[in-house]
Amino acid sequence: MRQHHRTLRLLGSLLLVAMGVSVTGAAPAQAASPTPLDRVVPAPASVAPSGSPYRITPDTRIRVDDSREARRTGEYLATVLRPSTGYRLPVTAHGAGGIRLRLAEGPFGAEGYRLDSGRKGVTITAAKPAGLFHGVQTLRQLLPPAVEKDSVQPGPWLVAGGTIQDTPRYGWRGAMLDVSRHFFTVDQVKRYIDQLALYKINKLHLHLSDDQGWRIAIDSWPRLATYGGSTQVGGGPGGHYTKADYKEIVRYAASRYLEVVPEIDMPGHTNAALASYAELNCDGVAPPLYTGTDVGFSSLCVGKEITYDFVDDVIRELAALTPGRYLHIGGDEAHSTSHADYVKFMDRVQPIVAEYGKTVIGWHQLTGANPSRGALAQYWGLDGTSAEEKAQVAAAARGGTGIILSPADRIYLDMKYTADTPLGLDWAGLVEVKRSYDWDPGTYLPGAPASAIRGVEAPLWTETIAKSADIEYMAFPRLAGAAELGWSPASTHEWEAYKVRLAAQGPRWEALGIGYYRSPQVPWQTAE
Ligand code: NGO
Repeated sequence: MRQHHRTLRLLGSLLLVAMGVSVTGAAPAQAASPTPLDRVVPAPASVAPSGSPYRITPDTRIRVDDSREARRTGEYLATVLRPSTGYRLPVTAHGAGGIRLRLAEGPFGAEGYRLDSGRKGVTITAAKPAGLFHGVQTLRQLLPPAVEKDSVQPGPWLVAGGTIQDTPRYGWRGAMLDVSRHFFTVDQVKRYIDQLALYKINKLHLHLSDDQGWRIAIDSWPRLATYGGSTQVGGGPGGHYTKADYKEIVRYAASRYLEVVPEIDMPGHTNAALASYAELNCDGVAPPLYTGTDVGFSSLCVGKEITYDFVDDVIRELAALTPGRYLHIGGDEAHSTSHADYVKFMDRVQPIVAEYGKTVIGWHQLTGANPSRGALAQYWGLDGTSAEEKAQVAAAARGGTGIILSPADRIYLDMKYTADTPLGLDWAGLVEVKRSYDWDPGTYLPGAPASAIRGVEAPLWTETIAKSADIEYMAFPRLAGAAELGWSPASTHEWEAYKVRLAAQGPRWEALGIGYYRSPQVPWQTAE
C-alpha cells in the first residue's frame, strides 16, 4: 500500500515536471519564455529587446576570433554550458551563427561589451578581452538557472532577442577577503573568485596579515609564515600561502579578469609579525601569538631602523609576486602608535611601495598622514563617523587622493543582517539587503568630488567566518548589490526593480550550491 502511494506520487511528480511545473512549488521547472534582457545583476547600462530569441541546440558552436584571450573566454563559457546542456559546444574559429565572441573597435572601453541576440545567434562584441568575459557573465544570467548545474538538464536554452550595451560606472569593483583571522585555502579562494566573476567584480583584495596570522611566505623573514601563520582566531591551525600558492591565486584571478590587491596591514595589526621576530619590538621582546578578536593593541616599532628593513623586504618580495598595480599597506586602527609616529612611518613606507613599482592604497586613516601622489584611500566609515573625519577624507579627495568606498554600515559583508544572524559582527549596525544596496557612491561622501570616487569594495572580515559556506551566507545576497553599485549607471539604481532582479538570482545560487541568506525583503522565486 505504501509502495503504491510512493509510485503514485512519483508518477504525479513526473507529470508535473513534464508539464514544466516544479515539484516543490508553483514556479516552472524550466521557463518556456526566455529571461528578459534586463533581468541581470548588475543592471546593464542599456537594454533594447527585439526580435526572436536564440536557442542553444546540440549543433551550437562557440565561435571565437583567432586570439588567445577570446579562445580562453570561449572555453570558459563552454565549461559553464556543457555539463547542464549535455551539448558538445565546440570552440572554433569557423562556421556561422551560434555564440560568437568578437574583439573589435567600438565604444566599449576597457571592460564594456555589446550583446546582440536573435534567431540566428548571439554575438558578444568588446574592444578588450575583459569586456568579452563580462559579456559572457551576462549571457549566463540570460539562460535559465539550471544552466549552472553540473548534470544534464532538460532545457530549452533560450536567450531573449535584442541588444545590451554595457560599460561599468567605476573601474574599481572590489571584494576583500580577510584570510588572516581565519585562513582560507587556495581552492576556497578560487571558489569565491568564481562567485565574484559572476557579478563582474574586478579586484580581489586579500588581507594577508593581521594580529592573528601572517599568511604569505616571505623568504627573507621565513618565521612570519611558519610561526606567525601557525594559528588563527579561536586557536585553529591557521596556515599560509607559499609563493607558488599565491601565484596560483593571482593566475586564477587573472583568468577571471580580477586583479589581486595584496594587503600587509601596518603599523598596527602586526602582532603575528611581532611575535615571529623579537627584534621588531621596541623592547626586543616577542609577544605571544594572538587568537582573540581585539584590535588596536599592536604596533611596529617606528623608531627602529630594522622596521624599515623588514618593510622593504616584505614589500619587495610581495611586489615581485604581484602583477597588479596596487599594494595595500593597511594603516587602520593604529591605536598603539602615536600620531607623530604614524605620520613618520607612512612618510617612510609609501616611497618603498613606489620604489617597487606599486601604487599605495591605505584604509582612510592614511588621509590623516600625507598620502603620496596617486595613492588611494579606502573609506570604511559609517553614518555615525564624525563630520571631522569625513571632512578629512573629503579634503584628501579634493587634493587628488582617489577614494574606494567600503562604508561599514553598507557593504561590510561581515555585518549581521539582523540580530538573529548566526555569524558576523554588529559594531557598525545590522545591515539588511536593502540598506546595503540603497545608497549612491557618487554622492555618498559630502565634499568629495564625484571624480575622486574610483569605485566600491565589499570587505569580508573573518573573525566569525571559518568556511566557504560562511563566506557565502554573508556575501549572498549583499555582494550582488555591491557589484551593482560599482557597475551600473546611477540612473538604473532603484530598490523596487532591483529586488525583483535579485530574487531571480536565488535559483541560480541554489544551482551553484551557494547557501544564501533568504532576506524577507526580497521576493525570492520558488526553488526549481
Ligand atoms: C574594522 C577593522 C578590522 C576588523 C573589521 C571588522 C577595518 C578597516 N579595521 O575594519 O580589523 O576586522 O572592522 O568588521
